[in-house]
Amino acid sequence: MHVSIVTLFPELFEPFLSATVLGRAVQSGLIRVDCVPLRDYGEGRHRVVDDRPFGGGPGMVLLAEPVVQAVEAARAAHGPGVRTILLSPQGRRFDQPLARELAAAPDGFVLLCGRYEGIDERAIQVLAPEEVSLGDYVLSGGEAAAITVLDATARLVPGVLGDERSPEEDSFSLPDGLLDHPHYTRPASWRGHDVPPELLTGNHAAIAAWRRAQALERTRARRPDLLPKDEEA
Ligand code: 4GT
Repeated sequence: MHVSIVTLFPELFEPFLSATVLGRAVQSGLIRVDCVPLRDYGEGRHRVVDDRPFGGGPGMVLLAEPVVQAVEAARAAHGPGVRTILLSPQGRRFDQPLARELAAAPDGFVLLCGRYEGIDERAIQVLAPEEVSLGDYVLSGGEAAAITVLDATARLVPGVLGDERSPEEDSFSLPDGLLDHPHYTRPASWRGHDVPPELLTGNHAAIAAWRRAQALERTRARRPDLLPKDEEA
C-alpha cells in the first residue's frame, strides 16, 4: 500500500509512523507513506499558503495554487490509478468497506489535509478528489482524520498485523459486519467477576457459538442498524 499525505504539518505524522504497528509496517516495506509538505509549494520567499476569504469572515483559506501543485507532485509518485481523497466533513462517511477498498487500491491514494477554514473551492474543482468524512463533527485540520484513515487501511494490508486472522474478526469485519464479542484474559476470577464459563471449556465449537451469540446480542443492543436482514427484530 502506497499513501501520500499532503499537509501543512508533516511533523504530526512522524511519531505515528515511527512507533507501533504502523511503524514496523513502514520499516519492513509493507506500506510506503510519503509526506508532502504543503509549505514547500507556498508563494514567495515566505512560502505563503493561505489568504483571507473573499466576502469576509473569520479565518484563512488555503490558496488554490500551492494545494494543486502539492497534490500533483504527490500523485506523480503513484501509478495512473491513484485515488485522491480530501478529508472533509462534507464527504462520504469513512467506514470499514471503504477502508478495505483503499487498502487494496492498486496505485495507492493521496490524502489531502485541509486547515483553517478550508481550501479555495477552485482547487477542489480542479483536483476533483473523492471527499471522505470521519463523521458529523468538526476538526481543526484534516490531519487527525488522515491518521485515522492511514491506521484503518494499513492494518488490513496482509502481514501488517502479526496474526493474519485478527483483522477479519474485529467489529465490522465479521462476515456480516457485527460488533465484536467481549474479550477476557487472566485471572479467570477477578474482584468477584468471573470469566464466562463457556470460554474455559476448551470446546472450540462452543466458544465460537458463544462469541457469535454475544456479537449478535451486542449489535442488537447498541447498533441495531448494523444487523443483517435475517437477524432483525
Ligand atoms: C472534520 C472532518 C475533517 C475537518 C471529518 C477543512 C479545515 C476541514 C479543517 C478540516 N473537520 N476535517 N475531515 N469529520 N476539518 O472528517
